[in-house]
Amino acid sequence: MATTTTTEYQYILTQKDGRVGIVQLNRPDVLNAISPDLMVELVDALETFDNDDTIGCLIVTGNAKAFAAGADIKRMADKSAVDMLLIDQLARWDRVRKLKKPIIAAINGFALGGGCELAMMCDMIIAGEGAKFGQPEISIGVIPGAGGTQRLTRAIGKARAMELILTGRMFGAQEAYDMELITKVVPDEVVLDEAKVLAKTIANKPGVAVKLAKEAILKSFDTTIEGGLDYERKLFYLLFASQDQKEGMTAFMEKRPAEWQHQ
Ligand code: DAK
Repeated sequence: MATTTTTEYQYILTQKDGRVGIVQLNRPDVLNAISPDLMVELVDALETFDNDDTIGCLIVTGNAKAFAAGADIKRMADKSAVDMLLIDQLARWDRVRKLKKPIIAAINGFALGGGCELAMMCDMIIAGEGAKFGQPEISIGVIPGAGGTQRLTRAIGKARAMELILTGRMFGAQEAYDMELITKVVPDEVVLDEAKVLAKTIANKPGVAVKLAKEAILKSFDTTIEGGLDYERKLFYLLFASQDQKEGMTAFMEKRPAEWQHQ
């Protein structure tokens, strides 16, 4: 299917490739440092794809040198605590978490601070061999502020998260993979292609089931096993109200490929 590119934003580029929506951070001069303006555009683009029935999976990516080297330090340096509180960037970052369709982070180069946190807010991470992750905030006098202490710890455990966050040490893609932080390590030059293959596979599965599977998996992070199992069962039953459940099971019995309506 055709690839279409739009250029309505200043700090990001967006593209549709079949049923995949791609957002590329685009402030190359500052290693894609995430300014508030960039974040406004990023959230707007992701929500637009999330609400677009022709899209089934999202990708967030950067360029060869950086996914994102963190929040824009130059825009934060002179702020007071009250400024930070009133700007309330967290509310905007939180909207990424609320997206219903799966998001893949496709990472080359630096994914530091807020860049690493943005990647961890995504549902899957594909990284090139040369990618560099880290939470270096400690070295500029702060701590992670967009979920790093929580998501990194849940992903890799307390002892390793402590070491990484308290030292600010950068770590490579293979180490990230070995610690189960990321989905896959691939050669640098095929990162986006690999992310697209994965995204297209997911985007061509029945869309309602994909959304509910994502919702159920994320629920496991903030519930008991009992509560999570109950939640999962209700979503499972709910899927019997979807056209795609009828089609999927009928197609299986008729030994033919299913034709998904994503409804
Ligand atoms: N902010 C602003 N500019 C940045 C930047 C950043 N995070 N990272 C790099 N740049 C700029 C550099 O200043 C430089 O600009 P010019 O000097 O040319 O004008 C340009 O990008 C190229 O960078 P370098 O010359 O430094 O390039 P190198 O290859 O030598 O070094 C580096 C690459 C990634 C090791 C280095 O640039 C670096 O250490 N960057 C800073 C990494 C960092 O500390 N990141 C964490 C920032 S704090 C929150 C949401 C988010 C956050 C917090 C709260 N809420 C919603 C509450 C997140 C906070 C952070 O991310």
